[in-house]
Amino acid sequence: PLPFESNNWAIYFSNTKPIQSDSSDAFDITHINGDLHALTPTKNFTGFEADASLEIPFKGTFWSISQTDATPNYFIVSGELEPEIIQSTQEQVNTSTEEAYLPFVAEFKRPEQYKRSEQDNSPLADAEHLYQYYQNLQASTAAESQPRIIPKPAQSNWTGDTMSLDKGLQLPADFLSSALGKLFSLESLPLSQTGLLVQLNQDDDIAKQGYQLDIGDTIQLRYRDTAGQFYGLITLAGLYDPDSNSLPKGQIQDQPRYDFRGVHLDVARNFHSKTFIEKLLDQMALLKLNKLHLHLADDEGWRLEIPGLPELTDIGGYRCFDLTERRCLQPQLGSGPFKDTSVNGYLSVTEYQQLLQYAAERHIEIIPSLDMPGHSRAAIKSMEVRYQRLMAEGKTEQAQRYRLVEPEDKTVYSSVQYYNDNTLNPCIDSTYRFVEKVLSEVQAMHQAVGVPIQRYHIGADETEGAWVDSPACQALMQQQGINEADKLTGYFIEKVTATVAGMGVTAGAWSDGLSHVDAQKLPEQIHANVWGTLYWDGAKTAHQMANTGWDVVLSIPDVLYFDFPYSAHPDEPGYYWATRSTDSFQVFQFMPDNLPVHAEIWRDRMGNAFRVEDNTPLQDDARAYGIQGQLWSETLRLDSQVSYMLFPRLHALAERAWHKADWELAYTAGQSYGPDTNYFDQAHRQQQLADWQGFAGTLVTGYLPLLTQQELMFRLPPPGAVIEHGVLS
Ligand code: NAG
Repeated sequence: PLPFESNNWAIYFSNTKPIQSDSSDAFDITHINGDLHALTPTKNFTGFEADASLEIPFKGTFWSISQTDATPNYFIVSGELEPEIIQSTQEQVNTSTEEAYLPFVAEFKRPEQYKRSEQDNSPLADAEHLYQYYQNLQASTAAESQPRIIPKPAQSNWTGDTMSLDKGLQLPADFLSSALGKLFSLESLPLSQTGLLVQLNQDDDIAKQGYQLDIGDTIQLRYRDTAGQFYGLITLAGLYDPDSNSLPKGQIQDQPRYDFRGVHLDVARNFHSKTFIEKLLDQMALLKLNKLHLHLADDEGWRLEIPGLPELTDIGGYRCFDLTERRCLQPQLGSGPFKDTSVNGYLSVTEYQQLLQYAAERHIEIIPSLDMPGHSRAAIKSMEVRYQRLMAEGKTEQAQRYRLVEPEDKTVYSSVQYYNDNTLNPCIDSTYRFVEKVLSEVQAMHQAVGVPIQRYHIGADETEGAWVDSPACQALMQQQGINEADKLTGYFIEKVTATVAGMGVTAGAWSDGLSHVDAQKLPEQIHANVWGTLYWDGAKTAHQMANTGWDVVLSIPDVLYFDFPYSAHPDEPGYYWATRSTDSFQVFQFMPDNLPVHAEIWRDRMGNAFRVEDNTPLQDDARAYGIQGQLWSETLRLDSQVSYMLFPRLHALAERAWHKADWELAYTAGQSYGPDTNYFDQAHRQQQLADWQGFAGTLVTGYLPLLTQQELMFRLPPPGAVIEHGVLS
């Protein structure tokens, strides 16, 4: 029993948005850092009876309308006693798909919380609609008469006949025995020397990553490079029907729409297991997605072992109740007081290298990212523990070497996630020594297993407010003629991208950071993740950066952030700062080549109309280089929750990243643009809906079972269910 009669206790809890005031003079609520708060009794607290309950209403800024806002693992700490968890919101997503369905058939109980304001028109996906939708989809799968895979090939012609594989098939053995071969049940194919040989022919006339597949009396696969051969075999496996042991006869000519077809996974906020990442890589491969942007460090965690700097992972890989942060980082994001939970952890060098190889075998490039100079709290705190240790050992010089704190910097700021100590100082040498040390270790890890690092993402987002009162920065600004502290982000980017380029590696960064730089001062090749919203400056920034000659990867949050809810139902998990909902249909109907143009009107799901910022026309030879789906993990503690958020939106992403649909060509610039806007004439709208039906049917019959096979959670019923504009999504 805890001594509630004493005033010597506190309840710690996470709340995404800071709490402004509470209504009781018996308690104080203090913001500690980030989302961590403490509720403590004041001298007016006189105790309460055993089993009594007490309500303490408090006011926050905003965001209090969905289950995600009720962060779990409130815990109480009292005197010398071990912390104890006193409240834990039930995790919404369980590990079996059956159970995952349950929250959505449960009665919709909280209509009063659903609308954010009187004007909020977000469509409601209630249980009945979801259920109906699933039933309809299953019934409509017969509608697709042509063989179909995801993503849809550029061109295909089917004869209508099938080829029986009674005599077996000879496929390259390594493909058959791979995890992918097993996923497609190919290992059940009778393999014999007499089986039909898949004839593999290299051909320089085929496009990069492309292939041509002829299935007739023989099977011929022509390709230019090994990626093309791999994708051709994936297609063949996707067409194989194990029930009839046959393949459809026909010809496919295929090549990707974008070179860069990416997924961003944040394992920094909440750690996610290597096993999960491997399953994700399998699914990416079969969807022909080829880049994994792995977000390995942020304020709440450092997830990659760096030889020589053990504190980064010994301290920075864990959150637990230690407000001094000498043993671990403090609790955040509802991680509770204990070290031993799945949100904690990191990848050892060996595990990371195994992932690199696993990805390379599937023609996937891993793009490591250790976000800097903002979002760097885990690094700063871990390296401070190291500093203290070395100082105590009398090793002053070594202690200073990689120290990330300038003690004289008295700047008071609050980052977007409410930290006041999370930004590397771009004006001290030890910052760059640290960056170079980390980068050289990462490069060495890649080299040691023969998977050279090609791209490195420096982060560079969200740095506002820091350095204003840093003496080192004041001196540097004077020396460099920099007039505002914010522009130091540009200075940091220039220096670090030069280091990255010097290693023979392409540097990537988020677009808000890149907007602080003078392009002339950067290496020629820059990879820019554009994350402005479509209704504000996303399209404009994408065009400007593409015109600069950079590799623009569209990471538009209102369509491509998969940490947002599928629908605006309060039981749906996820953040919603850029949109209340993004369902799979919205991703499917995204037209990355047709971003809104000058003065176009964007309509959001709340019925609001925005005039999109004046756009810059794209120069003739400029275009987006790729698209990427983002999964940030602040709200996603379990692997199963991440999986639920990714699938099946990832299938829709793959469809648009690989295949440009005919109906996209019918879009006329200047019309209203938005998540549910009808951009076309009726004929093209019908064409789009038919395409969607075919896609959705293929998803249900061909692709969701592969997720089940790998015990990967997905959203059921798929994909979303909004009965609006005559379309279910
Ligand atoms: C943005 C942050 C990111 C965060 C995400 C959540 C970027 C580039 N930056 O504020 O750290 O996790 O939103 O949706 O997205």
